[in-house]
Amino acid sequence: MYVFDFNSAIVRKPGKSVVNGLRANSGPAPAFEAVVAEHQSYIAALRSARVRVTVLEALEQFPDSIFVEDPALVFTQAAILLRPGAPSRMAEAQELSATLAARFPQVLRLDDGFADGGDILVTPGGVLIGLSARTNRSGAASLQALLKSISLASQVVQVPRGTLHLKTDCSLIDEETVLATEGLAKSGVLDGYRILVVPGEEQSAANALRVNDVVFMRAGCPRTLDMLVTHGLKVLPLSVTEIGRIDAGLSCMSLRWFDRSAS
Ligand code: CIR
Repeated sequence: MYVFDFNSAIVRKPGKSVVNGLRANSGPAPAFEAVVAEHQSYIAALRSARVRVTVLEALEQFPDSIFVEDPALVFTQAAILLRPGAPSRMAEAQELSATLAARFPQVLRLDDGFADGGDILVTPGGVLIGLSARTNRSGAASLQALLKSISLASQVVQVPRGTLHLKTDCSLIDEETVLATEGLAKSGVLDGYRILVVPGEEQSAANALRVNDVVFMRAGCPRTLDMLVTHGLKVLPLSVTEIGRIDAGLSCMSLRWFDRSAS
């Protein structure tokens, strides 16, 4: 069983308010219909990778709620409701509570500080928790205690300044290999892992997603595609141009886990 073996996922449809999602840049807002199209392709990709997908209804009052990865963390044995670091996203965790309670043997809650799921990289050797503008020391410490209670080791690392989340800059692509931006690779945070550095102008391809035997990666990044294929991976390029306008990528649109009770 690998940490990227999944048979279940939760996604949430984008609301029209997604065009007002948080973003650090001053570029154009995404177009709603185009976000919907990217989201539908993403769901189709999960299904084609043999994942059963629960699609939750849109929440107009939360523009970023399509990014279900941030308010929760899920494992086979438990789900953890987090405390997202952006004030406008804080209550998104509560909105997932009933859905998670119906699907997991236990649901734990972060009770201190802030932590976004985008800052959590699950690896075979343990869980990396990135400190960022969204995840602070008390949130990370509180999360470490919860992870320990479900027998998961963890380590706190620093996310490079100006990077939204740890996984903005990296993804686990096989048991010992991480795809990463040059900046994160040089920071030492990933020491001990084999690192494939994303070529120069394709830094946004670092947020990929391994699902079973396939790696979802950002379309339009031919050098990264070549590198992953040469590494022996099956790769599925997906368009994330529109959600990229609100600082999002491939990992953030789902919560993924292996449900032992699923047939
Ligand atoms: C935000 O700033 O919270 C959203 N606009 C983007 C969240 C992306 N989340 C992720 O990559 N895990």
